[in-house]
Amino acid sequence: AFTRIDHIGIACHDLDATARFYRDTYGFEVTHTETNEEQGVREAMLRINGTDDGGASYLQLLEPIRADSPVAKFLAKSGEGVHHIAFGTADVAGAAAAVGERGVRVLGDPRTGSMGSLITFLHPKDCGGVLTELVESAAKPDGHA
Ligand code: CMX
Ligand code: CO
Repeated sequence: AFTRIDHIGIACHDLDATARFYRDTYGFEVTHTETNEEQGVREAMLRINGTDDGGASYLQLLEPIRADSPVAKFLAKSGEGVHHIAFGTADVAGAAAAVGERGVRVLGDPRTGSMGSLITFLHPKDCGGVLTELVESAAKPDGHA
C-alpha cells in the first residue's frame, strides 16, 4: 500500500541557490544533504511535515554531478523543474512487484536513496509522463530508526 507522498524531486543547476529560494520564499529549511554517486546527484532534503507512519514529506532538490546522469539529461532536455514524485510505502519491493504485475516497467531492484531509504523508479512512459519513485523510509512506525 502507498500511504503518503514521501517527496517531490526538483531538478536544478545550482543546489545552494535553489535551497535559498525555498528558504527565503517559504521558510523551508534544508534538513539533510547528501551525494548519491549511484544516482549521479547532490541532493538537499527540505522537510515539509511529519506523517503518522514515522516518515515525513520533503522537497528533494537535485543537482547533477555527472553529465550522463538522469538529472543532467533531464536538465539538458527540459530545463529546471519538477523531475519526479515519490510515494511512501512500508514495503518497496512488494509494492514494486504489485505495480509491475499491472504492466508498469519497474526500473531495477530497490537501491539506496536519501537518508538510508530504499527506492526504486517506475518508467514515466508507463505513468502518464510522470517519473514515479517508490520509497521505503528508514524510519519505522514506532518512531525509531
Ligand atoms: N519525467 C518525465 N519524463 C521523462 C523524465 C522525467 N523525469 N525523464 C525522461 N523522461 C522522458 C523523456 O522526455 C523521453 O521522452 P520522449 O521519448 O518522448 O522524448 C523518455 O522519457 C526517455 O528519456 P531519455 O532522456 O532518453 O532518458 P532515458 O530513457 O535514458 O532515461 C529514465 C529515462 C526515466 C529511464 C531515467 O531517467 C531513469 O532511470 N530515472 C530513474 C533514476 C533517476 O531519475 N535518478 C535521479 C533521482 C534520484 C533520487 O530521486 O534519489
Ligand atoms: Co527522489
